[in-house]
Amino acid sequence: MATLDALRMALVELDEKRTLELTHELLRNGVAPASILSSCQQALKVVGERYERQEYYIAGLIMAGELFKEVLALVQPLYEETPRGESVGTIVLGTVAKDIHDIGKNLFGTSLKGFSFEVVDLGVDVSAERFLEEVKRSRPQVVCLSGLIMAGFESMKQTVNLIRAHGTELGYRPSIIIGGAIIDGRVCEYCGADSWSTDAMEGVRICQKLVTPRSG
Ligand code: B12
Repeated sequence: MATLDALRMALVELDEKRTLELTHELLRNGVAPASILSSCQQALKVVGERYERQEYYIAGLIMAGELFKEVLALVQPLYEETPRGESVGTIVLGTVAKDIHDIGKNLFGTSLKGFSFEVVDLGVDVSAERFLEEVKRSRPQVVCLSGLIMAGFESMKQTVNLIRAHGTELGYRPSIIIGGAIIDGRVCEYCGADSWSTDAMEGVRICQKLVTPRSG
């Protein structure tokens, strides 16, 4: 029987055929696309742990990433069905310098768009200077930095510092939030960001709060 657990296992075992069969079956059974993606995210975490223990090599990471993208291609059209209204705010998003992981960033960007945010996605390996340039151009309420490797923490810190150093020139203080699999409160504190998350939907909720004008 197709269950989210079975899907998670198939992806952890890098079994392409079974992963795709189970995804199709779960969708046919009416399982929510967000639940499918969440299970796949958990599976990739396990793949990462196996890589750390040297049970998988780099090929395993590559394969897992490709499998996730295949699942996403099946699920995303449904995931994106959320009606979009007038823009509720502008977000500048990118994966920080030295880091090329983009699956989570793209998923988070899609989620933001689904909740009517205008998203300027700068791609991967984005320098602090490029982020600043885009903040000056599109004047977002929130800057979202994605990063999955430790080498990226320094890039995040530099990006936050550069944007903050130009506060007077910008004439306002955009909120800066960070996210990605290995981010936590300590990384957030180290980088000087305003908030953090390892979950796309929680990230959307944080952005919603940040763009909502406080009454009183
Ligand atoms: C797939 C993968 C790869 C693929 C990436 C393909 C791609 N196009 O992205 C490839 C093979 C390229 C890769 C390369 C490497 N990887 Co890699 N990779 C992974 C893996 C297995 C999955 C990542 C992923 O896509 N997860 C699924 C997505 C959906 O989850 P997510 O990214 O966390 O995103 C979610 C949330 O975090 C959130 N989110 C994401 N961004 C943001 C931003 C904001 C602001 C917010 C609010 C939310 C948010 O939304 C998403 C949905 O909920 C992780 C393991 C893990 N724990 O995740 C290792 C992992 C990140 N990789 C790791 C490593 C070491 C590497 C390499 C250095 C390996 C090497 N020796 O070359 C290189 C680095 C290359 C570089 N310079 O960036 C380590 C990093 C460890 C560390 N402490 O630094 C990890 C953690 C594996 C491990 N446990 O060892 N990798």
